[in-house]
Amino acid sequence: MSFDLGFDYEAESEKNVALITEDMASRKMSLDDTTNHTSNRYGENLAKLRGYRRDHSGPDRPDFSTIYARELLPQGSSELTGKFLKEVVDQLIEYIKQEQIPETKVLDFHQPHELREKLQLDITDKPVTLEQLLTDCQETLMYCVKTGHPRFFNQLSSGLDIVSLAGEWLTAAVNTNIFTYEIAPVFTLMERVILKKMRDLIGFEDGDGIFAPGGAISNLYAVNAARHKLAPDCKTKGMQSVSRLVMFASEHSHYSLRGAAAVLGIGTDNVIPVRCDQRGKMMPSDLESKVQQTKARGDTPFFVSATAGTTVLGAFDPLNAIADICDQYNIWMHVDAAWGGGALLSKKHRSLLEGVHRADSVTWNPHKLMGALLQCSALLLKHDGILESCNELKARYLFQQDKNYDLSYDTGDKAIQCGRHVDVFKLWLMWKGKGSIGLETQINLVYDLAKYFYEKIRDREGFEMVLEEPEFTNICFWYVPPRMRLMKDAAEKKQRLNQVAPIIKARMMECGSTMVGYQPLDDKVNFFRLVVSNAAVRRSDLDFLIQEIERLGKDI
Ligand code: ABU
Repeated sequence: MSFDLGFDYEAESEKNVALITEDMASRKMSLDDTTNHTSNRYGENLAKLRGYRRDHSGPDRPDFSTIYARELLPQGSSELTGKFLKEVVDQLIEYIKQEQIPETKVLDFHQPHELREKLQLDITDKPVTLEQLLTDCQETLMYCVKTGHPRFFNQLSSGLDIVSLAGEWLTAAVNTNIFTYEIAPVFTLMERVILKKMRDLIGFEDGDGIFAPGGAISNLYAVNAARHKLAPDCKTKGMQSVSRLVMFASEHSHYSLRGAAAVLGIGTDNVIPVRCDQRGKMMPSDLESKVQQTKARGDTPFFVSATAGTTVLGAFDPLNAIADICDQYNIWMHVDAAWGGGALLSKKHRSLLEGVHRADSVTWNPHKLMGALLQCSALLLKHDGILESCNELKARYLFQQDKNYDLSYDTGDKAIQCGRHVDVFKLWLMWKGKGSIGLETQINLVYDLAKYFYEKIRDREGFEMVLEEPEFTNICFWYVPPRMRLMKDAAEKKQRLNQVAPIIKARMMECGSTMVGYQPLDDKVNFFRLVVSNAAVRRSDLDFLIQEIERLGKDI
């Protein structure tokens, strides 16, 4: 079934905003009532979090209301430091425990102006006490969205892996920078191990890689490396030194490819969108004809980005067919597997990425399907040496050539940043703790959960699938409220349906009971996109989501 857009989506969005505002004003009381009635644990849990420190005050607890940060290490007492940090950690442990209870609110939503009033955001000239800082931590936690909650389905990255969290805490405590071996020796070795492991899973025999702050930057690295391979003079002389360079990515590819083109001076007009089939997969025939047209114009096709797991539909492009075209026309093939890369760990699902070994570069975000903590994104390359040649600037104050160790362990000059956060440890620790077998089980589990959800709604009254038989853990669907089901006027139905997901989402956020994303796509009006990537999700949470959509949407 397809609900064609066929109208001005921007104008319709404005109307939707007005509708939602009106809806929220008129329903505020009834939503609060329903929430309290259906699950008064929401309120109880929040109250518990609010009162948490009072419950735990004891004779050994220092009076933090008379103590200031200067009394902690390095100038102050190590005993107080330990007690202060323990208080913070206790708050975090309580938050994590609450987050895992399905009936806990996923969020306590407030409009920005209301939230500003609730928090003490201003920084003053005079210091505040540690008691105030503990209150600030607690209030911050109260209004954070619980992305590890089993009913949070809003983003591709969700869940909270406890071992990965421990890794991030350790990383934060060590507080180093991974640009040189001399200040990050252990993490540098771990990066080598993990990047090699990821390359092995892809099927690269050799190569290189780097952790980057998110998939968009990993994609940027790939475009830059591809351009450098073709036209190394660009690095020093700029884009005047080459003919017009052209990139290709499917209509459903991530917008960061256009961002990379803008940043690198290639220009967003030179990113040619390749058509997708009904399932959101790039059409190789369209790619080839657009490559040929580009060459016929005298321009230079140099980069194709295939996607393994598109953001909305979760589609996997046909990598072998795309690789054939890249081979034929001598074009760098990149695979944006930010979302789908984790499937390589599953014997059952890795065939989705058949042909990935033929790519020149792959973006893979372990903070998505694998469940490592944010941020954890890697760019893997088949070619060794290109990252360095492309990005190195030889800053001698940092990358001295006369150090007392093998300089190939200084990875900082491969990066476009100077300072680089240590993203590897939380992944290394989690991977070691679960083993590849444990990760495989987890990935198969979220697949099975997504399938369960699909099968529950496929034939359920009021639910319409955007994509039948989805191949990944994105499940895209419309909810059609009862009074729209018999509407005859297709145009009116389309316009009304476009309002449904935003209204239900707004109501969900007001209730705080669950979160799921929505968007329009191509000719399709707003639809929900459920993503399962959180190992905490149970079938009962998916049942709850279905009931909640029906409860919140039945009167629209
Ligand atoms: N590509 C960033 C992830 C977006 C999302 O969670 O839907």
